[in-house]
Amino acid sequence: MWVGVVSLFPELIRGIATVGVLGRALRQGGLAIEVFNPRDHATDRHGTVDDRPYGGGPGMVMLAEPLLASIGEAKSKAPSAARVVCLSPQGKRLDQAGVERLAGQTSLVLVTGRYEGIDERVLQLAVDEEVSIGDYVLTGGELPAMVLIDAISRLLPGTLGNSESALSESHLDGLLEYPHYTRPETVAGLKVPPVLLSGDHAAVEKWRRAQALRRTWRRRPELLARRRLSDQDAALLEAELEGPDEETNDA
Ligand code: 4GY
Repeated sequence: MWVGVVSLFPELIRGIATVGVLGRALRQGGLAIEVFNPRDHATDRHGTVDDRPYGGGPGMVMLAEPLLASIGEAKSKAPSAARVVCLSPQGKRLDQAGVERLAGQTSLVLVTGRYEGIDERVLQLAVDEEVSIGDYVLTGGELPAMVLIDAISRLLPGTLGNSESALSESHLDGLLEYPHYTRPETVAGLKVPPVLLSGDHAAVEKWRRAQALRRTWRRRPELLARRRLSDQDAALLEAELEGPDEETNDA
């Protein structure tokens, strides 16, 4: 997958991408990132990329023309027709289904803003969709762009090393993850749940499913409200909720 990122802070984009799964995806060639700086398309000798908002008010607005030129440059360098996505709190909220959909593109251009926002005509003329990573406001779109790239990178073929891991991960079937444990068996008096040491694979699977259902019900009930539980899951959850509360922070 090829990703062009339009950003006034190219070094911020490049800096994040060298470690972990994302770094491996970049080194192994499953993912390529190119950065395009609107400053390179400023039309005055000061390199101006922002101006005061029409109608007044605080802050500055990103000029349309340097952004449009940058998006055009990115699209022209993309190896295939690129979908153009702008990261902003005004977008549709990103979830794992949205990540999967965008991971299916071969070329993507991510437009990041700074200051108070982007001239609306850029969105009308050159952006296919707006995506938000959550209902809070950051100082720029660079971190959201990297969040999106990171989430996409672990779905790309051959990047996780263990592609099963990406597929079985929490949000794919819409439930939160079951709790994980590794050595030692006791940490500050807290023991690993005995079923995980039993060697009974079916019992382990059943326990993990029950834990995932319980956590989702307790922490994110709206995720369960959107789906129908199988009879088996409903029975597991009911039995789980009858039991004692965990002595942890999630009840
Ligand atoms: N939340 N999800 C987000 C954000 C910052 C002013 C436009 C978000 O995606 N982006 O908070 N972005 C703003 C800052 C220009 C982007």
